[in-house]
Amino acid sequence: MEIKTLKAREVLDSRGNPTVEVEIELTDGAKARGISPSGASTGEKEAVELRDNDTKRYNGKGVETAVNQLNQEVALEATAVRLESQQDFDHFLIELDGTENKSRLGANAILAASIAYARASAHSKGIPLYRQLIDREGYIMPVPCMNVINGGRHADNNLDFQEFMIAPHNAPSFKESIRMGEEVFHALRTLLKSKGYYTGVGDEGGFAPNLKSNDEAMDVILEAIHKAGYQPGNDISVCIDPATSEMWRNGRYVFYKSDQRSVSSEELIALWDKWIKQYPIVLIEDGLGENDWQGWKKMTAALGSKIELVGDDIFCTNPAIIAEGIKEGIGNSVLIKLNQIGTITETLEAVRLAQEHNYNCFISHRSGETEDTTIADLVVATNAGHIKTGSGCRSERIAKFNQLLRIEEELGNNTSFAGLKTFKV
Ligand code: 2PG
Ligand code: MG
Repeated sequence: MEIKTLKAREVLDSRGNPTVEVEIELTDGAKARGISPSGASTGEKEAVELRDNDTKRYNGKGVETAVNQLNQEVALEATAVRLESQQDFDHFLIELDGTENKSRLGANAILAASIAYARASAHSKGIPLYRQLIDREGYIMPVPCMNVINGGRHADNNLDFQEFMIAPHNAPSFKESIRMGEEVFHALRTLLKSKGYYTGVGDEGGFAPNLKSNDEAMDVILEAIHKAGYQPGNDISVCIDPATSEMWRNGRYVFYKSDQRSVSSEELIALWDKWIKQYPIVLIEDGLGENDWQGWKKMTAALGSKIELVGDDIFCTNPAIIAEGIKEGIGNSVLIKLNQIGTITETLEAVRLAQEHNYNCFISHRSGETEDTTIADLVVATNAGHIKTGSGCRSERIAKFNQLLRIEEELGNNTSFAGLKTFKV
């Protein structure tokens, strides 16, 4: 379907920073929008987010350059080109950009356009977005991995590790699973308050208390699971993203927000091994940093048969890097973030590559999000079985859960809930 108009504008993300929105109208009148998210703990090899760097506006974070290029050059070319599919449109954008890392037009500009086109195409055909992305029999509803305690770059507290998530897997449906998660989230607030801790939330909607240690975050989560009437491990397990690339200094990992001590890769692997024995952990994302491939190999050999080891910064949703990682035996799962690579087509390619090699895919939001719910449809389309899209509050996170509730209702008996078996345990 041909593009009739393409219009971009600068809108805001959940941190109050500018981001790119694109609206596309097809020649048959179908119309839709897409908005790009934005990360804080970004991988070095991510596609480039184009910012104005004009310190007179939004501390340099404006996206007017990206928006102007979309409204002029891209709109002009896009309405002139013949398009048969999403692949056609995405490859048109990639070629027009002409760089390795999408730095000329910006991955934030390209992704917003790619999403808008996917949504408009779905409208044009009168089908849901997940079916537009991948048309298959038998969609699986994901386990929501809810980030109930925030640390690292996502909160102004003393926790070195970025994300402590609960995975309510012992449920008959997504609807029941999200209820269990929310009940634990509320129990955790009461518990933190009773212990005299601050109950304000971080960027992803999880609590951001100043705890005595990273271990205490695990302990209060387990206590909250009990308090809500569930059994840790049986009903609800724990996933973590310590985002260790942020801790990396000269070949060692520094606990940069607490006591400043530093440890080697081997010592960090030993800590994870201890935690796996002590707590019901089913998944560790970025257990080591993006520049520590040797460490990752050791970690995979030591822990890869016990739990899911997800690569985020190390893979950057980039099919070429994922292929290299698979060859080298790095991890057993890939974090999937649309804006790390910049188009729907390349994201689906990354998923296909991972799944073909028996790697899991963990679909993810960014810490800077919006009302755009594309990842909810993406996790269903790919049957990836688990998603992280924040905690039990903040509308930019809840918007994805609400979309998943709608999708589950629409699929009715034609879907099943992923449950514990979705994890590499
Ligand atoms: C991560 C993400 C999302 P950010 O590290 O996995 O939770 O954070 O978007 O800041 O990179
Ligand atoms: Mg991560």
